[in-house]
Amino acid sequence: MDGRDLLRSVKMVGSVQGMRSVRSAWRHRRADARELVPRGAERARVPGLLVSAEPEPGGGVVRFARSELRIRVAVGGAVFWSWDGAGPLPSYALPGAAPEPDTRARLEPDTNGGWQVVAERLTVVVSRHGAVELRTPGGVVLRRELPPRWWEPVAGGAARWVQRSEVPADARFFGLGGRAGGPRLREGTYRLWNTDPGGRFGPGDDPLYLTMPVQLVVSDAGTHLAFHDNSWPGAVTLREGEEGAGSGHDRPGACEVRMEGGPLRCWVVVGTPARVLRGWTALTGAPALPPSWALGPQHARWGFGSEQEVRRVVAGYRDRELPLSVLHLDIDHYDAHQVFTVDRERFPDLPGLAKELGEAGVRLVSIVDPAVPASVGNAVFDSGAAVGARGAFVRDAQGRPVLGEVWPGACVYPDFTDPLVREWWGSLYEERLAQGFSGVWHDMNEPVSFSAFGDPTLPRSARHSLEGVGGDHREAHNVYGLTMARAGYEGLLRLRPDARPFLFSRSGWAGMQRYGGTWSGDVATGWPGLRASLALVLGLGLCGVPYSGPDVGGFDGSPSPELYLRWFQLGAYMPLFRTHAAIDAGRREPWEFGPEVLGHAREALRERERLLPYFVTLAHLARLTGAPYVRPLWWGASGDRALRDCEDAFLLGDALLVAPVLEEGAVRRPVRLPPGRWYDTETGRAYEGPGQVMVDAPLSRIPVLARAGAVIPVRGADGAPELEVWAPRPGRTGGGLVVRDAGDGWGRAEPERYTSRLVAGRVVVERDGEKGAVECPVRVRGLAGPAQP
Ligand code: NBV
Repeated sequence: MDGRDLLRSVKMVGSVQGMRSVRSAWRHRRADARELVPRGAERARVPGLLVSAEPEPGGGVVRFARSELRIRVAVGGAVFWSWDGAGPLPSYALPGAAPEPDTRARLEPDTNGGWQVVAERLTVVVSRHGAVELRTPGGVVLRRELPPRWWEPVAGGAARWVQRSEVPADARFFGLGGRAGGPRLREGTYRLWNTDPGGRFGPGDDPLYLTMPVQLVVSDAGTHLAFHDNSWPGAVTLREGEEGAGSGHDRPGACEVRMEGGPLRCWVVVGTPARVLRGWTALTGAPALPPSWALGPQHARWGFGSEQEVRRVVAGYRDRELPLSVLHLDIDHYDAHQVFTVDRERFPDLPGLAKELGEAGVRLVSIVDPAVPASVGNAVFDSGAAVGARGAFVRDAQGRPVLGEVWPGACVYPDFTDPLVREWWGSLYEERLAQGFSGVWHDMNEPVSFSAFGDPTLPRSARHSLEGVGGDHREAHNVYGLTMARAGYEGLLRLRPDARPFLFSRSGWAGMQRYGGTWSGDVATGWPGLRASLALVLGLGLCGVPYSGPDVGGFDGSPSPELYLRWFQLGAYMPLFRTHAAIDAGRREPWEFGPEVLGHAREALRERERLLPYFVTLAHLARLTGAPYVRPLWWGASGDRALRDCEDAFLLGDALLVAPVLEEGAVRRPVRLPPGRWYDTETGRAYEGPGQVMVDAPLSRIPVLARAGAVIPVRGADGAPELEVWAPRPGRTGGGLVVRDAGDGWGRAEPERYTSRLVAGRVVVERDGEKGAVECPVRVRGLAGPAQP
């Protein structure tokens, strides 16, 4: 028991739940001690010397004295390599089949006694000792994997392994799922084990709810994404390189991936950031398209307490003319915290409430926790017990259901790695739809079991189906949230095939974008928490999960009016824009912070509403191309090192640069600009990038700059569609894509491409392929800016 454990157990003893979580922790510890075979003596192994090689479609197999390496270039350019014969399947990250091999890529001998596979965008060079180099077509090394090392228990069991690699000295690391300390991942060890940090977290807390072995590496030589497809517990240790200032003595960046078991296999995608995300999405699946109402402002709270309270909050928005699209109900609306139930005393007529709110344009979203009370008579428990031959719940090695502790007391956990269980669970969402909910919010699915000490999750020895292959919780833990999301998404789709499911989930893994988005989790109220909010959204986007956002205002405590407002202003430009807080935290309604904050928050809400067509476009583009809505400033200019290091601003699509205020008291802030002309959207003033400028950031707004030439779909004053066009630089053209849709459903939505030009001092906008005037009104901006020639 370490110090943190001790503190946790002291805090818990004294309450009934505390005592139960002490007992539960002991139970889990005993189960693991009984069932997990100690590793005992181990044998270390490295590949040894190269023996032979054999071509296969898209690459081939290179044999070494003690292992073999498979390399396969896939159609679309992603490269797969693996050791010890591992194939790309089965994989929780891939949606189904693995991509076909690109038969143009061939294995051939190189001049150093090794072998190489030459593909269109990448050459993979294998040394005689088993080092693997990824080189650009020009021969520049993007990544060098050193020969791996395995440790096999002499008595049998999973081999653990380590793979070290080097990247260029100027490289920066991003990704690894949701990391509060990002977006740029500094030197340190990042664990791969989805974890509820317990109450609240700040930038120093790691790991969090949603980890994934996906790293995005950006260097002068190019950008690449490396995905170690393995869900076992592991850790990634990173060290940024150092350049020898022209002395030729660069120290490369280093990365070490360690896994406690499972296959050593990796996918690599190279190219510009946009190409990399496109390739990653092609591999792991397109992001789910949220219904457009999920792109509007949302409000949540743990502890609304009653229908009257919900009505009061919604009326508060309406009476103050604050737009509101969604209201979320947390676990307090359940009957005794039991999933798929309703407390009928406090919420006597949920369907009626949902209808009434729906008429006012507000939808209800329900929290869904995976843990089911372990009590006969609970309808979910009883129906789960009847699933398949063994029931739906995770069992121990003796075949008994594993018990954990959550809100309702002793609970069992559905095994979402079993297809039958997913189907059963998905069908339970019918009850949520019947209650009038329009979407779901998955929580506690790391999964959490309250624990006075040790890991607050299931015992590692717990058994899972893992699609019929069988395995223990070490392998299933990190994909628990992902497979729950799959169950929920597919269930909603079966129940309402015409509606786009709206689902977001606290935990997840590579590929979760197929089923929905995520949110920050319990981000601590404070300025560091505000910064962590942005880090999380940016980092997740670079791992292929484009839809997320923070608890605006922070989860715990009470933000100062200024902090609340700055969070609100940032949140208004995040895909998921939602205020939320804990049951014992202060209020988060915009009118609770005084008239000045209310006025500025109203402006932020209205701007969000005005930009809704742009958010709809970004959602479609994320689906079509994998490009996240919220992108780092280096997205289109990854060779610019200053941009690579800039973590306090972001691009919203191609058109806007948002520079939130992340520091207390700041009313001006430096803004780093990518190349090109940028207009301050408030003042119209033009700035030339690349470079850094000081921009006003009074309490009333955060700086938002528009790229010269941008064409942005917005809602006009009358609510009708309008195009906002920012004057291109003389001699340059600009443009933008617009995707319109019906708001929900599956109708085809084709991107419309617009081009903007300056002709004799006037801005001309044309839709590509269409002659004549653009159909909707066009509002030109930026022509009167002071820097205008
Ligand atoms: O369901 C209650 C909370 C929820 O409000 C929050 O958003 C989740 O991240 N939930 C965690 C469980 C309680 C955590 C202390």
